[in-house]
Amino acid sequence: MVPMRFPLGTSAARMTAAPLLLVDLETKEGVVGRSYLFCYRESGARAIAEVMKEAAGLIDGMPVAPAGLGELLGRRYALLGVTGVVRMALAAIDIASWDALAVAANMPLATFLGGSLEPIRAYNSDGLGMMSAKEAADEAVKLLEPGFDAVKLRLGHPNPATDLDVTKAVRAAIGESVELMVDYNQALTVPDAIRRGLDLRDMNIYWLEEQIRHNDLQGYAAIASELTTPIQLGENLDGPEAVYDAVAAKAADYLMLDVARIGGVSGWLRGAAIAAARGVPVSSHLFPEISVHLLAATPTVHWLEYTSWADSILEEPLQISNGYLTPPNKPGLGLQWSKEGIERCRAD
Ligand code: SMN
Ligand code: MG
Repeated sequence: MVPMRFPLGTSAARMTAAPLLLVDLETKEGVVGRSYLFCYRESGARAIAEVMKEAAGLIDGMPVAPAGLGELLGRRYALLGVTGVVRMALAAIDIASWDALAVAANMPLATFLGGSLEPIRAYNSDGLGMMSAKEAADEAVKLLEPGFDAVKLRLGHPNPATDLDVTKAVRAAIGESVELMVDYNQALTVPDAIRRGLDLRDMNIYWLEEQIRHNDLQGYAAIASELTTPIQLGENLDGPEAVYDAVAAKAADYLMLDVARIGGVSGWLRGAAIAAARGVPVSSHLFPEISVHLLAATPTVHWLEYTSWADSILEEPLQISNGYLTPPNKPGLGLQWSKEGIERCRAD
């Protein structure tokens, strides 16, 4: 349970600590592949760990071939359902497998996947949860300090007028040249989303994210047809098949992939290929240390979502330079756990 520098209140839940689950995949040759998951709730971390322990037993001794391992485990869990907790457990194994392959090849995962170590534009997504106009304005300014020129504000207050007041205060505090994204975390209905989108039309909002239930694709298409501000969704797309459905329904202008829900590195590559086939810009959701490598190999790369949540359990946290992040030039993902950080935050 890693304390967050900026607690995050969304329209769904308020978080003050990040429940992280760390994975080491050891091969018999002595190569270690690593991954981590952000599990939303402590109970989520425990449930995912339980599934992961069993899944690891099912592949013990097999070659590190993520495509085949994914097929096998997908079949074993087909009756329970490869979604939510199971999806995340299998994704963590997939990510650690790809990390092991890239480590063995002595290449950063980004270049192993065919990308390059170019800087990727990032927005600061630490904090800026649901709070008063004054608090949000002050926090937004603090979030620009590491050199960012883009931040994301969580909205979906019960009263639409509060959404407007908070957005105005944040815009006034950060100025016109900073990009401002807003995220409703599925709080609204279609008519409400259209109304609130129109309320913000003069605020130069970069995207409106997840206004309604994440899988109401027709609803999103209806909202998109009424608004000129781009629509963003995707953190809840469950596997690459869901990317296909979202693209086919023209549900959103932009898509963001979550490496855990999309099915690890293997799922990301497939999802990114589907988005690229229709030229849809792809951003990341959380996991900046992993996503930075995947975006580097994504044809329609857009924005990286930055949070500092994993910093305290890493020997070398990501470095931000003028609002950009570059995949580290180290083997694999470049994740090295900080023993001292883990001891401090361990939840037994
Ligand atoms: C979000 C939701 C839940 C946990 C972390 C972040 C949010 C986002 O939807 O897009 O950052
Ligand atoms: Mg979101």
